[in-house]
Amino acid sequence: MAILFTSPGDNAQDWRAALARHMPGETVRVWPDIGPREAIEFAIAWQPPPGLLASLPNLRAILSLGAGIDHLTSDPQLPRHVPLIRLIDPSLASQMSEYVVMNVLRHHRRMPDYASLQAKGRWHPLLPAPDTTKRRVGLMGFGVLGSDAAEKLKPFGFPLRAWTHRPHDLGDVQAFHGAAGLNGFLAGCDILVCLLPLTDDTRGILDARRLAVLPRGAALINAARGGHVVTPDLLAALESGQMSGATLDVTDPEPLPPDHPLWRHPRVTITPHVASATLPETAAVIMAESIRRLRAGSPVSGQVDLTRGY
Ligand code: NDP
Ligand code: OXD
Repeated sequence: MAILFTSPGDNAQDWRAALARHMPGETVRVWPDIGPREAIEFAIAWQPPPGLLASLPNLRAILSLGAGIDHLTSDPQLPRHVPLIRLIDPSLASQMSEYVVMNVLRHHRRMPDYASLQAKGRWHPLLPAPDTTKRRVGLMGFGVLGSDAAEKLKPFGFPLRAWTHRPHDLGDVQAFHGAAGLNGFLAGCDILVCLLPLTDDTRGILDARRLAVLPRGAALINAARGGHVVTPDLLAALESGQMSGATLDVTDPEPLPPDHPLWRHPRVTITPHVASATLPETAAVIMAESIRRLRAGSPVSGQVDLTRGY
């Protein structure tokens, strides 16, 4: 039996070496050189070719190379009876929190405004001085990544709020949930951070109607998926002054075409889906443990509930 590795953007040799260190004795096949399809027992995958997973008759589980699984559920032929495990890796959470803290502080301290003042050679303090206790930060999605980011934002003193699917008691983070809680949540987000999974319920969630509920001049940090934001609506909100700025790690489509208006918008900062990247060395340890537990019939952390969509 063998483990299949398939990802268009990752270095297969690095992965092969990391998997060999943590799963010695396993046969690892790298797409497209997969050998006999009936020998594939587990698939470690990011954006696999559509139909590939369905063509593996003895597949016991699919392990996502990332925290998200939309790159797998977008395949209409995904074998939905096969357990799907998303990656829960402390390294993903700490990288994401660095990105969130860095960009929350950047918007809070008006760094995009100072960059444009610098470009004009203008020495001009923007007053009043920023006060974290008056800047409300909202986390849309408070799972593994959102909750870690909140812990790392707490020492700065921002009033924090979160929006989730189900009700939760979040202590000193003000909690909102479900469709009924969305507008109340958005109305108090001076800086909105999107860390939702992309599902049928969340696709296009940040549209003109929702952006209009934010306090005037709010900033958006989207590190989840480009499909959460309706881009023409975001551009209109930036033009009207409803939004003061946006930092986008993810776009729709990806890669963003060179002539796309987001690239050159003065109030938009783009990074190319790098907020948090899967590292072979940390992820291979977690995947080896998941495979060991799957073989033993033990529960595995990160098992996706496909009826819920995340
Ligand atoms: P989790 O599954 O741990 O958390 C998801 C959160 O979203 C939960 O709080 C959940 O609510 C909430 N949620 C889901 N659906 C809804 C809904 N319909 N309405 C309201 N809240 C909802 O995911 P992670 O934190 O691990 O990851 C989040 C996403 O971040 C990934 O799916 C991926 O898209 C993105 N990501 C981006 C990366 C990048 O580099 N840009 C890197 C890694 C991930 P509840 O708590 O009630 O279940
Ligand atoms: C992920 C990602 O889902 O990198 O892990 O986007």
